[in-house]
Amino acid sequence: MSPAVSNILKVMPTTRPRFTFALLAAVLLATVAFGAKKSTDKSDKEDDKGDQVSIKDMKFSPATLTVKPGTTVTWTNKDDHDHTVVASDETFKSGNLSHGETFEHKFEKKGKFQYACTYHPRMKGTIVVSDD
Ligand SMILES: [Cu+2]
Repeated sequence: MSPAVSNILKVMPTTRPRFTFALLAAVLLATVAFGAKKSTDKSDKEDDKGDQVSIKDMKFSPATLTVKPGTTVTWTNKDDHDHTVVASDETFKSGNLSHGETFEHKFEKKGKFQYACTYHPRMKGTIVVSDD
């Protein structure tokens, strides 16, 4: 270590390195938080809400979900009632979903896929598979 640098270190009050460390830690945390936020904004496939449909209060939410081809959509029953997820053309069919259960379907082809709950025919949803 050069004499100039060790002189500076001697001159610095003892609390200084701790403060510097705290500041560095804060900057690092902010960077990590910002970085994480940015990556979720950019990611289409890993996004935790983009390909998710909640079933709650006798409704599919969102009722219409638009995804890109190749996306796996996950339905989660957050309701106290049992429900199903069944496509109008029966290309996908969940079977009974009780509270907390999930159903997944991968949408390869573009198009508009309507589905409903077999127990509650008024519960309807649509998955739009599109490149836009
Ligand atoms: Cu239902």
